[in-house]
Amino acid sequence: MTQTTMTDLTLADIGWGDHFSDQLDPGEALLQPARVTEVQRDRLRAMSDTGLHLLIPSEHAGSYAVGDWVLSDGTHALRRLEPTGLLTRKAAGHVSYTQRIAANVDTLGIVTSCNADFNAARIERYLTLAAAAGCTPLIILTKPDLVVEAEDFLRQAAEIAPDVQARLVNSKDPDSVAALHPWCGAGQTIALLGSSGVGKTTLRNALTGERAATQDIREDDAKGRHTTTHRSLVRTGLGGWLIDTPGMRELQLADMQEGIEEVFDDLVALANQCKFRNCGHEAEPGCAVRAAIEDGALDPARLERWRKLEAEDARNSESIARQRARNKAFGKMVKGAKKAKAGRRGGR
Ligand SMILES: Nc1nc2c(ncn2[C@@H]2O[C@H](COP(=O)(O)OP(=O)(O)O)[C@@H](O)[C@H]2O)c(=O)[nH]1
Ligand SMILES: [Mg+2]
Repeated sequence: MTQTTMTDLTLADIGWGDHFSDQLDPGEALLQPARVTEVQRDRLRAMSDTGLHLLIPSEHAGSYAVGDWVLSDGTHALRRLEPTGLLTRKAAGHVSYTQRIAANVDTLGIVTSCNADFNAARIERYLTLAAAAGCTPLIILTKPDLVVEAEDFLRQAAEIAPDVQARLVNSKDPDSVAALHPWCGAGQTIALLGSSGVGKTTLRNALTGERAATQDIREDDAKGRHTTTHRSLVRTGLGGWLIDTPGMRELQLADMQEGIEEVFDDLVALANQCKFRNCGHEAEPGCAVRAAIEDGALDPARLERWRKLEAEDARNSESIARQRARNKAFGKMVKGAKKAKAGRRGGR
């Protein structure tokens, strides 16, 4: 629709590749691929090799996420292409559907600060999200300058996820932020997720050279106020792309059974050694999980966190499945009613 600014970027610069061009039908050759930089209530902001666009979505705006590739006729987003690395969650509140957070994400930057915010359960939750999305997790430990033993947080991160890269980063110090450059280069997309006040926007500013509003934190409880109101896709100084998100108070998982198994593969391996296939790891004989706890090889708190996450995922997955079934039944009923009406009309 309104083309506001020209860019001198190619589609490849914006993240286009074979995964997307392979999805094009011959009839779509004249359509313009564009990448969504912001999802507004009834408009999409998008970027292409011809500039910035404001597009009318052809579906409900919630069907799109920042980072998605769409095909446009210049005015409408006609079709959304299947993404790679799609971050989702169960929508917040008493509703049962999956919400798209960000699409075509290569790296999920799990941002947590070296203070009261550091929380193993939260990190595991984000690791599950990354595993389910198929993107690479990266643990970013901010505010190392505010604690005495910052290295201790690196050790704690390694205990939770020995195979995941973790970095201590002072978001306010450009030299320190350079530790993130390997994930921010040309063609790469990194999304920053984490509680409000941990330093996501400060990192974004350091990596993009922008001056987006950050917030000052209340010293007493390490909790911040929300300053970033929209998820948006912005270009890093190294030619990559970064998605900043407002802190999410509620990140409920759904349909992430495989992601949970990947993050807790140590527990899955132990459970497979239990005598009983349906072992509850309570007091059953031959329980390998309990044995590992008794040996000191497994932290019982990790078992608890695994159980909680599994229960949450099962509960949410079930309520979403039930809602889908209800929607389908309702759709059938409407269709049937329309058909009956058409039949009556035809019979006159
Ligand atoms: N000392 C210190 N302060 C930081 C660091 N990162 C962020 N801050 C401060 O923490 C506050 C919240 O940062 P902000 O980027 O708005 O957090 P966001 O809510 O995650 O986007 C601001 O006052 C930042 O200046 C850091 O590594 N060290
Ligand atoms: Mg922010």
